[in-house]
Amino acid sequence: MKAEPLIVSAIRALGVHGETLKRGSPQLRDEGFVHLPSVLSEAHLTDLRQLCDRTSRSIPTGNYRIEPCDSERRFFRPCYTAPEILIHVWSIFEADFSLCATTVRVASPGLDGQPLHCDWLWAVRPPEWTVCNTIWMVDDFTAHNGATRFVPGSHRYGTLPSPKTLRVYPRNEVVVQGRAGDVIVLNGHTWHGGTLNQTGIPRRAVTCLFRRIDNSFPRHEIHHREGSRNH
Ligand SMILES: O=C(O)CCC(=O)C(=O)O
Repeated sequence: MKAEPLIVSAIRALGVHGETLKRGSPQLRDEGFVHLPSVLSEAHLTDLRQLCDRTSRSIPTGNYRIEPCDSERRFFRPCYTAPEILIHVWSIFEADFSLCATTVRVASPGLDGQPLHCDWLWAVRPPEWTVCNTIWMVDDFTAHNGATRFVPGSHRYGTLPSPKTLRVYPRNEVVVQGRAGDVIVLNGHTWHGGTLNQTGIPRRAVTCLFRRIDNSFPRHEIHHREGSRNH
């Protein structure tokens, strides 16, 4: 009999059983992202707000990676152990996966939008998905403060957005607005990017990136990819 993937045992240990484990999201499968409301508690939000403020005092713009050895990493725990999230991540990979990176991302007032990008260095052939990201709203995401945009279905294009798409706004792109405590789970191969923050107040978010672990990538490739996440 085939052994159960380790991650399935871990999700069961968090209290998820039976059919619930099989529950994915048709939107995540077809469009490459899904918005889940009210996943974080107020107490966790308070912790994450303080974390974002501490880190953005030293690194004022963009992404700040929290390394696994960093004591701040513990503030992400509710994000990467939420059964509801792990079920969605599982539904993308249907294989073992691990937490790959935790990041604070503050879109400071006036900070330019990100280019459309995927969260992996190269394009993959569907459905050989390699990464899944989760973007946690630490503040409300609005039409004006830098909410994230997505190109629905682009995870199936099998290509990366070209650098020429930096200032391109595809007609079908969707800007996801939501409330603090919500999360967006995305197939990491979906074209997406933070938008310009036109307000006078920082828009805070944290991300947890998961990676399928049955892909054999040389470590230096992974470091290279991680080093490039500074926009
Ligand atoms: O901050 C955002 O809205 C998006 C962040 C993002 O796309 C990323 O870090 O890859």
